[in-house]
Amino acid sequence: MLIVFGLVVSMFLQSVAAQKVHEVGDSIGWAIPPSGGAQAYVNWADNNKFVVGDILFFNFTTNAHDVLQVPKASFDSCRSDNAIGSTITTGPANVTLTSAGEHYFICTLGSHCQSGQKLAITVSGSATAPGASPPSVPPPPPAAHSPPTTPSPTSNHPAACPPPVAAPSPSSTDPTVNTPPPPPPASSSGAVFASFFLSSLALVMGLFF
Ligand SMILES: *[C@@H]1O[C@H](CO)[C@@H](O)[C@H](O)[C@H]1NC(C)=O
Ligand SMILES: *[C@@H]1O[C@H](CO)[C@@H](O)[C@H](O)[C@H]1NC(C)=O
Ligand SMILES: [Cu+2]
Repeated sequence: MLIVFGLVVSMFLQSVAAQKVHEVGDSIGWAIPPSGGAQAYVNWADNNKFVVGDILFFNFTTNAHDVLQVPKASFDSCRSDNAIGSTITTGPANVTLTSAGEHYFICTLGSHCQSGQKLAITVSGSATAPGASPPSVPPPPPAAHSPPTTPSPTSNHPAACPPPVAAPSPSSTDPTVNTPPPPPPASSSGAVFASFFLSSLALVMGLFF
């Protein structure tokens, strides 16, 4: 139970920490591709997987380039019509991907866009979105601490029954020394300590009575 809970928590933390920063163009940065034209950013986008919450890192020098998100028609024609948001003129710049779907970015300076400084990406909604294949989580192996199918001999045998694991003292079956209720499942080591403590207590009590 505790192990399953820990797995769920760690998976949740991993999914939160999965926000990825994509350095646009890798070594090219955000510039006119030295070769290949727009294909350079097509290739780069193909090699990346974008999820809502990820960040695009546009590495460019202020005044050398800029970033503007536009709809597809404007992207295709390298125009700023119907821009989404305002032009990012200060570089480098981070753009957080806040929605799923197609996203188009161009540089508005000179003829940079016509020369290939344009980026189209597809952002998927989340790791569980259709089409996205989340990493398969194998079922956890049988845990060593999983509760046994048979009742634990130290926790819930009737008081009339002598403890199967006999304490050294023969008088430990004194009826006033009842088997304590199972300790709260704080941790397995705590449980072990508690049962050790309680059986020691039973032994001491048995010596006195
Ligand atoms: C940004 O680009 C410059 C110039 O190409 C480069 O020196 C620098 O390392 C890049 N920064 C990052 C964070 O990649
Ligand atoms: C962009 O994000 C990265 C990673 O979060 C960070 O290291 C960098 O400083 C940010 N740069 C800018 C210009 O915000
Ligand atoms: Cu430019």
